[in-house]
Amino acid sequence: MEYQILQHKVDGAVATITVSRPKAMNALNTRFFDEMDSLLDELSENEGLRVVVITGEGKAFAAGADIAEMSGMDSKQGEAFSRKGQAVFNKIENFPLPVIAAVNGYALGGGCEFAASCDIRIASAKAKFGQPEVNLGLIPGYSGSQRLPRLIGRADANYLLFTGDAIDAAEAHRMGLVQKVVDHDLLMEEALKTAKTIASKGPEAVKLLKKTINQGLETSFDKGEDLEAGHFGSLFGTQETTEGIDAFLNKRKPNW
Ligand code: DAK
Repeated sequence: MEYQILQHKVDGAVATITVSRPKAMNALNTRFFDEMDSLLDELSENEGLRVVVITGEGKAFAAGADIAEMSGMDSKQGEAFSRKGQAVFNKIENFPLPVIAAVNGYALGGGCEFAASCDIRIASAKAKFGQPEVNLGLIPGYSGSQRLPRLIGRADANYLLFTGDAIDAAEAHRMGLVQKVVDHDLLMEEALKTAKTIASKGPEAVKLLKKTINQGLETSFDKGEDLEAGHFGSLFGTQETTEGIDAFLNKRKPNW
């Protein structure tokens, strides 16, 4: 696919995707979702890749669903627009590798849902988060009413969803929505540092861990434990785990 909105580069084990529609505050339109869908498929075929970082160009990570595109929709089209976004953000959440959102600015509405679908959020001190759909007489359409309460707890999610207030990065950090806040100029450095840390770990273990966390959260604690034990056991005897344990016992770095 030819990409007009997404730019990406692969540097060793880390891919960086930049949403680049700054004149419209990176508002999420149908084209964005088609491109993201296709790019994720493309990146999933790159066997050398370990981590994906997503950021935005300009003042926004993404200022929400494209309000201009939504303006003429009827109920059926609205539902289809919502389903498309949900599917792509689910694809990010279930992408086989960890995905880090490097939130450079506004992450509002669909933009906040986009960041929430990533595994980790690192924010610029200039970032702002919010779910302002109610200001438009709407509710979130990309799983925000479902993912946000599961991610940060119902009370803080209710606050964001019902008030439509935008909060700064420090407050988002307090809520657990953001894992780290850094000076704006250091955002990509910090996100890439985190990506490289993850990339240096056992690659199959990291992939299996993401699957175990995600699948476990969808089931009961007991079933999640069964899942963990099965996945834990499946690593024994593999080349990677054998190498990791041998490296520890011989006081050397593992060569994955
Ligand atoms: N959509 C389309 N264009 C947008 C946009 C958006 N979400 N946000 C900004 N823009 C455009 C502006 O219209 C403006 O375009 P021009 O006038 O230059 O042509 C340009 O980006 C620059 O924006 P501003 O001039 O407003 O820039 P400021 O720095 O003054 O303000 C801002 C930045 C991010 C605070 C402000 O633009 C803003 O408040 N934007 C809207 C934020 C917002 O309300 N986001 C939530 C969108 S609703 C559903 C599916 C999805 C959803 C819900 C339901 N179903 C299908 C049921 C999700 C909904 C949302 O995400």
